[in-house]
Amino acid sequence: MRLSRYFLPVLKENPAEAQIVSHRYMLRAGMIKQQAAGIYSWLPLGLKVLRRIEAIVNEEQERAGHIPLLMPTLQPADLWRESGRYDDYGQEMLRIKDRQDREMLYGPTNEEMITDIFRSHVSSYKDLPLTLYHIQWKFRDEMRPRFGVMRGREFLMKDGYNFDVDKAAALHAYNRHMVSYLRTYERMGLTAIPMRAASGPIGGDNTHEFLVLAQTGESEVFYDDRVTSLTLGQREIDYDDRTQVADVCKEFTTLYARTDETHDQAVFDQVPEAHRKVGRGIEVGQIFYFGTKYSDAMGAEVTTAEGTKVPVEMGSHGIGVSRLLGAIIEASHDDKGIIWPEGVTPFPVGIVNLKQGDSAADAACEGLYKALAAKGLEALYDDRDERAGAKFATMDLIGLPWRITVGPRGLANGVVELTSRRTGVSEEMSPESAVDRIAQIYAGV
Ligand code: 5CA
Repeated sequence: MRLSRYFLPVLKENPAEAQIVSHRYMLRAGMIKQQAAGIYSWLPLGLKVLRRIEAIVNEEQERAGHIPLLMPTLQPADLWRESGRYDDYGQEMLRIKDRQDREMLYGPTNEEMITDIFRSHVSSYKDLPLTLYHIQWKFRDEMRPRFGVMRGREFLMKDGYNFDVDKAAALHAYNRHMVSYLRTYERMGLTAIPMRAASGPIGGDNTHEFLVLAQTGESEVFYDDRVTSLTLGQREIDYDDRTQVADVCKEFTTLYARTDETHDQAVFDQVPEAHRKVGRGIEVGQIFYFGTKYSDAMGAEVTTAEGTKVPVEMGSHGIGVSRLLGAIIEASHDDKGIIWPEGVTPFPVGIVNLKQGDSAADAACEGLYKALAAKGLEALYDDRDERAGAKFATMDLIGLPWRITVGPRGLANGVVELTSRRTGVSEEMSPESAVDRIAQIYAGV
């Protein structure tokens, strides 16, 4: 993408309404625009990151054997009357009437609808296990929408629902989600710690939240700091292997890590003092096992191998897709702007032409741009007629992890400069080497 033709409405001033750094940088970098409290347009740069996050979520869900579908944002109230949640949900639910006076709602979550789909089509244990998920906009009329996309009213969520014949199989689905979530967050450059949580309006007694540590997080967290060094890394996971998956969950949930809702000071006191930490965290996901809460209420039954009919065992599992942009920025920025991890960056690399109009510099930039494209890497080429300082400031603000700087002086010696946004370290090399290096970096992402 050539910056001269892109739509990147960067703000020079700090927007007064933004209280936390991620909100400030998302507005300044021209990623989002507020349309009403907690409701945003996604401008091109923001949309690119949102799509990258969705792609990672999809890949890891499909790797775990979960199947995508798409349910609507609007739902009939009657479904929610069946589960009893139409009245329970309270004012967070946006209720709407259509022209026929039928009661509808903008879905805050989809347990009822997915249970309805299941009961319409599945009746035998032979069709299980089954996990269906979608990535869809939700609406919750939050009392205090704030911090930009972090606590929105309209927000994008991945929500998945497992259907299993018995509790052991449903707990395996729970564990599978935990492991696939760990891998999802790691690919986004995040350390997200599973913490025992409270279930709220979703129900059930087995639930974990995933928290990214950040000063600006809304939850207070208590943890043994050795959890922060656990990583899944590149290990092979066989998602059908119940023991292997359960062992990974055990590894990640044995050390103390809880939110204020479930915190137990007496247990926490047993953590060695040097490792006992209290901090704040951003909740980027939550998984629930709730058994037959919805299937009982809505009559979703399956026939077992023995020929009896039982309500299907279920759980639901959510990732805050749009919230993740805020969480990633909170975890990865400096005073100049965002520092995108390679896994989610809107463009893998930026090209800065120090002297637009200089024929050698222009030709070298064009060459780099095309060579990168040939390797499947879309560069953001700053081809505007601007001062170098302004170009660097824009690149630093929008946070592309790598920058190639091209100027007549370097070109006279056959080199361009490759700079890491994270370390600030620059290296001179031939344009060909810069392309190879970028390709190598992204080959592993
Ligand atoms: N049905 C379950 C699991 S699918 C459910 O709704 N879970 S949830 O309420 O915990 O939401 C899942 C994730 O969505 C949360 O962990 C959080 O990351 C994100 N989320 C929840 N509310 C908001 C909000 N107002 N703004 C942005 N993200 C939100």
